[in-house]
Amino acid sequence: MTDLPRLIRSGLPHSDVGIVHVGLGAFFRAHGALYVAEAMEADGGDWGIVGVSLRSPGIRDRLSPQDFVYTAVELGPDGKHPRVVEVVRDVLVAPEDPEAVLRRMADPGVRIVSLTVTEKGYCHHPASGRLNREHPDIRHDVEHPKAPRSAPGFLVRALERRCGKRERPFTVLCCDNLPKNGPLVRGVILELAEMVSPELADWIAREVRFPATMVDRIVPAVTDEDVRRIADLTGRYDAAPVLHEPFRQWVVEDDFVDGARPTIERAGAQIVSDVEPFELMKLRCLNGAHSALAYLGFLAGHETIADAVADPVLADFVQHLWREEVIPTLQQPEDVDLAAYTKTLLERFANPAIRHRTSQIAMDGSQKLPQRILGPISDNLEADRSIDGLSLVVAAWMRYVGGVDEAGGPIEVSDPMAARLRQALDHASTGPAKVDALLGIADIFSPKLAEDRGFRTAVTAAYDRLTARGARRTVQDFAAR
Ligand code: CS2
Repeated sequence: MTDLPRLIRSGLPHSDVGIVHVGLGAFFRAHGALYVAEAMEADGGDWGIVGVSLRSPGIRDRLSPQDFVYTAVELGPDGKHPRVVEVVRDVLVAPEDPEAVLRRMADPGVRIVSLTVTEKGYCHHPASGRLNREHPDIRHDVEHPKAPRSAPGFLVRALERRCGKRERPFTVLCCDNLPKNGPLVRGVILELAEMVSPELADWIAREVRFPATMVDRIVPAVTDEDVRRIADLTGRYDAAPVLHEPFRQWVVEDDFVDGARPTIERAGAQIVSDVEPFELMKLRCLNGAHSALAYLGFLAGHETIADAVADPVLADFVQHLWREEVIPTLQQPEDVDLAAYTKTLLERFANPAIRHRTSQIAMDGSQKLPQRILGPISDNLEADRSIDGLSLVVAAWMRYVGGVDEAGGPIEVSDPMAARLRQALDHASTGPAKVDALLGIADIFSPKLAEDRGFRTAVTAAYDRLTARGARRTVQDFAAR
């Protein structure tokens, strides 16, 4: 493989940067970056992207020798389709040089700072959406104006520089799977700015725009084996390729500072005035089902989502969830048929070429459960509808974070709240006590939900059944109720 030619760029300019993207992981490179690249192919414009890594230098080190060009490989039913993407101009590694990141964001040529830093990257309380002022990175960022660590810290300090120089601000474009992601990030940024300077907070509230977005494309993690296979496929060695399904969707609220944005609608993005119905549909139908299949599927011994939905017991269960407990909570977005939408989801999940691991989706459950599973539960309780299926998913998450699989082997629980979850569980000996202890974590479960008798009973009963019968048989029994 090493004697293969390495991927290099074809000589586009480096001087057309209009976007700084924080969190240049596989998802953005297989989604937003492609829309921007296609918009520039269609209409030109200065929208080259500088990526920022908030932690490790890994992606910079892999992309830099190939001049930030990479291969995106579509995994479709008719085979693999690679394409070369030339839209990233540089990658900055924040811990190595935070000043370089601030300088770049403060450059008036940058009109958009977009983010995919995952749910936990916003340093907020998942249950309320408010900034976690006690978060160690937030405390650090209030004290260190020149060397922030968190995404909100960089945004606030870069906006502070623009405000100080009386320049126009940039648009903050959140591309993470959070409910009302634009307003949520706006709230977090304003709270942090308020801690820094009330005048700055006023200016941000007045001048900065935070359009909400719904992003969708299934992008499994790339393994070393994938890298080898892609090199064989293309005849060129790429140290940082991405894999993705054929489907993609980007719904964006048309609310940018001075209207400045790439013409992503030319690449099929939907520019709308209200994203919320799309966002709720996607978070609850796709991501909710993903989490359900991740916890129940993992416990039932399925390695990937495709394996999980190939099991009729689990496939029937997610369809039941959608029909009875999720779709009734949604407002139908314009021109969308929700039953058809979920039918397509099942087909996307079943794509055997996508090896999307249940353990990958199971990560960070404390940050994902509120919008994916608990939101619909609260809505159903309010409207007197069933919550049994969704409560089983909550119980499966509880079993998963217990750290022991059904064969008695260890589960590696990756979650920013792992220590708190562990502590809660270690102090409880019986099943109901463990459920109680976890429901007591107010950062995940709002007090109103945690105190609901019907919810507590449903989760406790499901937890006991999972413990006694295992995940697969519990889901089977559920269908036979
Ligand atoms: C997944 C998402 O990892 C997860 O939690 O549910 O990454 C999902 O694949 C994307 O949101 C699809 O658009």
